[in-house]
Amino acid sequence: MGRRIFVGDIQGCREELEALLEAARFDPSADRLMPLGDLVGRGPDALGTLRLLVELGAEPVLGNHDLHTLRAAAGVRRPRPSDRIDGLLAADDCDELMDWLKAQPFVRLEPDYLLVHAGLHPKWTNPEVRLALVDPVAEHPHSTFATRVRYCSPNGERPDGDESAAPPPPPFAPWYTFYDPAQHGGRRAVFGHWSQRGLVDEPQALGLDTGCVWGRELTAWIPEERRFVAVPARRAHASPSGD
Ligand SMILES: [Mn+2]
Repeated sequence: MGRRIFVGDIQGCREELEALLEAARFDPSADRLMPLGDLVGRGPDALGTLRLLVELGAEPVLGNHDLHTLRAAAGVRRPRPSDRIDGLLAADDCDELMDWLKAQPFVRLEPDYLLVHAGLHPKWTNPEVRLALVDPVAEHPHSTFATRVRYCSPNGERPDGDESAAPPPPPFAPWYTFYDPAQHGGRRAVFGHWSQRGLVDEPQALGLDTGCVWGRELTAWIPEERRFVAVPARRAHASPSGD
């Protein structure tokens, strides 16, 4: 029987992705590869990572670094050297890869899980519908929230300033403390984006960004087997930050 492989933030770490697929004994003819966004950005091989994900028929959600990459390719944002996407943007197949990336959603619904890169606004119902028509190349508050939130208030306000220095005081709390699966068809939320927090394994939510690009681990959850699979980073590919 086919399995789903939910994978945390890959960020251009193609070698670690290959090692993870090997460790999980991924079968592209039967299994589904479902990355939680930030497929590229800061890591060493953005181009090879995207080519591999297309080849394997991956079903990702979009992350903030993916949006930045699409905007850089469209010429509306300037890539930074730390993005490490110059090779991707210069590749012969860049347009094809960007068309594939642009077609990916912000939210995916499975019967039992809801996939989103960063998180959901506490007041959103049917987030997949709300975000379905949002253009990833243009700035939009809903896509910004879904790809960047860490802390928010019960009303969905985000704190000002740097959340990585110290947690913001109440009423702010990790967004998933306000997530109620009963409001979303009983689905458990799966997300990435929060490497500083690391693995989150709460009854209502699962966070899989374990900081591969920062030299920690690339982690997957296989719901059909109820197990995590993780591989160590080959090295620290970038210097620490909260992204
Ligand atoms: Mn992110």
